[in-house]
Amino acid sequence: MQKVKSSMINVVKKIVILTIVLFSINFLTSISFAADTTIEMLNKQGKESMVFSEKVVRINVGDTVFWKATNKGHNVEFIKKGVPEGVGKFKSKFNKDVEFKFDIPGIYAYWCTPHKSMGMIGFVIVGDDKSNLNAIKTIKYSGKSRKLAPDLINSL
Ligand SMILES: [Cu+2]
Repeated sequence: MQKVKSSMINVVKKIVILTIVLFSINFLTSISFAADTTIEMLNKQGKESMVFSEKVVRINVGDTVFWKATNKGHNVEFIKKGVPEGVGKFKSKFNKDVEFKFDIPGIYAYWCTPHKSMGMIGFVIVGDDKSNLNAIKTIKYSGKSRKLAPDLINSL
């Protein structure tokens, strides 16, 4: 009888350990899904000049985007009325790596201040929320960005 009892206890122990292991795996996997995104600020990428390495990125609420100043002379500036309500001004310094943590869902449109008419524009979609798409469509782009923007906005 004593033997049966102790083997039962062993089975329960194994189940408890297995459950803990499975939960840990689940937890670690969910962390790796929240991977943060890095975008490079470049003078050249393929045939394009003055460009963010990724023009459209999709992230979860609370994720951080890092913009790396791989080449000099660039920055990141959120476009007025191109961000969800409640988001403040954001304009980074030239030649500096910069990061932003996106806590408010929606579409964020940004450009590099000196190259905003040369096609150096980008979009971040946070939490798959496109509720401010109409506002994004009213942004006035100029030069090369004006040609690029409609296709990018349609791809959001
Ligand atoms: Cu630039």
